[in-house]
Amino acid sequence: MRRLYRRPRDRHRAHEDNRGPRVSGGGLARPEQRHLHRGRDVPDVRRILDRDVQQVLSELQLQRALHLQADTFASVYLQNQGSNRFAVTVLPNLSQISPVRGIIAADVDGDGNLDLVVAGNLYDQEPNTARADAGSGLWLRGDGRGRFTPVPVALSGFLAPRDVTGLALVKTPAGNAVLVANNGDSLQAFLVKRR
Ligand SMILES: [Ca+2]
Repeated sequence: MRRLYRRPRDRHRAHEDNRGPRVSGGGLARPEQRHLHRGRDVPDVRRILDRDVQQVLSELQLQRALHLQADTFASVYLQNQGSNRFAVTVLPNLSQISPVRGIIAADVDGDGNLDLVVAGNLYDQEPNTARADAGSGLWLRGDGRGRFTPVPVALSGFLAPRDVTGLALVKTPAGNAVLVANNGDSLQAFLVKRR
């Protein structure tokens, strides 16, 4: 589990991770260290290494801080089981190599089971953070029981390796088509053909 505390006005942040309630100053990316260094109450980032968040921020600061918490960064499939309960299934590893920024749930191959078409990258990062550009788009064939199997691009013909920001399924006179929105680049269109 990862947590982020932030005071938006002065960008004074502290992080925790699942190794315990320690400030991971030594492991923070440079922009995070810079933000900590600029904090009014933390003059030197080296002085907060291996300290608890509670030792870096006062109780009042923690109360006022924006507190974000994530249980997972994985892209997952949620199945509604009723009574406000959802089953969580992590999508295959090939779906995790880049942020999924567009997803289509449709029966692509006409076998009666819903499939997923996913794509996404993220080029706009902080200067010291490498861009996320490993995604090339993926068709995940569903088995109707909540499991999805990646289909290689050589078989699917779906290749969306740019700075993808969204997907849409549209009807055309020639059949359904997957549209791929690429940031700062041209639109891609893939006609869905059932064999
Ligand atoms: Ca299908």
